[in-house]
Order: sequence, then structure tokens, then C-alpha cells
Amino acid sequence: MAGAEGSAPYKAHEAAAEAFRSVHDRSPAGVWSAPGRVNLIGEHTDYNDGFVLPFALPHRLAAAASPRDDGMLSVATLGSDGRIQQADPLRITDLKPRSIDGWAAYPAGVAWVLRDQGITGGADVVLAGDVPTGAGLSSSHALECAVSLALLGLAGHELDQPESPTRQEIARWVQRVENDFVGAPTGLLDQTASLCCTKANVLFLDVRSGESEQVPFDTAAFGLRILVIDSRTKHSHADGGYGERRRGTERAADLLGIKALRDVPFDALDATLRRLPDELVPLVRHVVTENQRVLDVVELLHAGRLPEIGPFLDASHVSMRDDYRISTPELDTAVDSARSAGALGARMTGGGFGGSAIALVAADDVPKVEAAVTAAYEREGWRPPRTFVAVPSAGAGRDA
Ligand code: GAF
Repeated sequence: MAGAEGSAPYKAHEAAAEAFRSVHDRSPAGVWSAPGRVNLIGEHTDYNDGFVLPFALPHRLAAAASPRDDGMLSVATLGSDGRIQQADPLRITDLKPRSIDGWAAYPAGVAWVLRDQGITGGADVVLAGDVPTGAGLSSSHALECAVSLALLGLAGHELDQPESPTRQEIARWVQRVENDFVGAPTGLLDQTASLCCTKANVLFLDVRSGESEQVPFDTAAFGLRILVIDSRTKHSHADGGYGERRRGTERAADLLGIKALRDVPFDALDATLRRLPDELVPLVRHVVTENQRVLDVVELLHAGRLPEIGPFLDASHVSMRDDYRISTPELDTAVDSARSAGALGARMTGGGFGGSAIALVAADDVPKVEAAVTAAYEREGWRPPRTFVAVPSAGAGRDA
């Protein structure tokens, strides 16, 4: 884990370059990396054309890479146990959706999607990083974004150059990797966060228009911290629950004759709900109220009233627990025990069904809140949660 006290801070790009040298006995041509994310608020709104407000974690996934001239993709990954695992090399022209299982599907999917953009050169890629996996903190998207930048970079398309694809274009390609190649029906939140977030800011993204704004999010200026609580219960969006919720909201939009639930005005919520079958009411209520909560939080941040966002985080959690029904006992316990120990607000973050929660906490109360959550888990007989304080960090880029 990054930055353990007393040791040098972990640098994913250095670890990836070193692992590359140990696998290939030469230095990589370059190293690119991308961060995981937490979403401050705005959950399951992205595929409803709505609003999200993520920030990038300091934890990153790096891809060290060199070109190959035989059209093959070879990928290896450095595990947290220090061992390097190598996947079987793949011929890029042979790649087919849903044909690969496990972690190798993500880099293969990137090569597959970039093939359509004329990027067909082979590559040796070695991955290393410290984004917690299976924690709902977007480790798979960090991997896909880092590999995208690496394969694009090897083909001469560095980020932010006039002729290169934009970060938002790359985000849409990464979405195809997830949706079509891996088979997870996810939206645009995670890859856009990984690619477009900037240090010290949350990214206010309007998914429909693609417009975004970097909104300063300086918790330290108010003596506050964002504590991330990884419940250590695994989640996966290729499983049924996520897709089922998504299909429910799309069906509701169809019944209402609108393009997406984004088009339901908050003021018209009650009247709209009366037009829907009972089973869709809670789904629609969550999406419409969550979009409004994002707007309210952004307004508070603009007004310099960051400490007042707590109740919106709480309301978001309740909405996901009771209406969208994507929380778990572990996430609820994290949120409830953090709140009881003094957090100003707390909610699960990400797609749900496991993963992580976040809590807005006074800096001095961080140890107390961590201890309270850990004690609550112990009482339940669960593995201790993993906790860390997160600050908004830089988005994806080239490191070396
Ligand atoms: C997951 C998905 F990948 C995102 O697209 C988003 O829908 C999120 O769940 C919920 O807000 O992280």
C-alpha cells in the first residue's frame, strides 16, 4: 500500500519499470499510469445521462511498455506479493469480445478497441500499481486507462497533443472495452474520472453533454478529511445486479417517453412516479434525487461551504440502501459506525454490492472513526476493513 509510514512513498511507475526490466531484461520505451477514483456523490446517474462528482485517488496503476513487431500483445502484472504473473501472449488481430477471462481481459480489450482506431502494433506491457482491487475504487478502469495511454503512446499519440485523441474520446473507447469486450454494462464515470480528474479538485461532469468543470475540493482548508473505508467485500459489475438496475432505469425512461431519467425535472418527481409501475418507483426516485444532490453539493462547494455537504452524503447512502438496494451489511455498518463516531456524512461509493464507503471526518477524529468502524466489524465477526485518507490527485498521464 502506498506511503506506509517511514518508507519511501510507493511509485507505481517505478515499480512497473523495474518489473518490466526483470521480465524483458531491458528498459521499457515508456511508462504511463492512471489513478483509481472515489465518487464523492452521483451514483448510478452516469448511464442515465446525469451528473457525477468523482476525484482521483493517489493510488495508481502503471503500464510500462515497449513495441513489438510481430503483432502480439504480451502482458505481465506485478502482484502485491511481489510475484510477476504473465498472461499468454495474444495475437491482436485474433482478439474477440468475451473470449478472455480474468485480469488479462482488460489489456486485451484495450488492444481490441484500439484496433478499430488503426492502432494495431504489438506490445510488451508490464503492469504494477497500488489501486486496491475489487474495492469499488476503479482498479480495472485504471488498468484500462493506463494500457490505453501506453498503446496510444507507443503509436505516437501522446495525451493532449493536437493530433491525439482527447481524454473524453479515450474514455468512450474504454467504455466499449468494459461493455463489449469484458461484458460489464457500466457507464462513463470511472474512466472519465481516471483520465480527466486533476489534483485538488473534484470533477463535475455532465455525462450527457460531456461538459465538465474542475471544482476545488480542499478538505484540509476546513480541517476535514475524506476517509475511505474498503469493506473488503468484493464486487463485480459483470454480475447481474448492476445490469438489472440499469435495465430498470432504461425501461422507466422508455415508459415515460424520455431519452433518459436525466430528463425528469426534480420538481416533477412525484407526478412522474405516479405514472410508473411500483417496481420502478424506487429506482427512478434514486436517480432523480441523486442528480439533484450532485447539483446541491456543487453549489455548496462553489459557495465555500464544504463542511455542509455531509447531509447530502448521508441522504445519498440512504437512497442507495433503500431505493436502489445496492448496499450491503458491511457498507451500512461502515457508514453507520463512522457517523456514530462523529463523521459529518458518509456513504457507499461506486457501483455497490460490496466495495468501499467514504466518510467526511474532522482531521482530529480520523483515528476515532477508523477505530469505531474496525470495532463494529470485529463485533460482527468480519475481516477488519482497510481504511485510508484520500486527497484529490492527478489524472492519467505519461510518467517516463
Ligand atoms: C460503477 C460503474 F463502472 C460506473 O459507470 C457507475 O455506474 C458506478 O458504478 C455507479 O455510479 O463504478
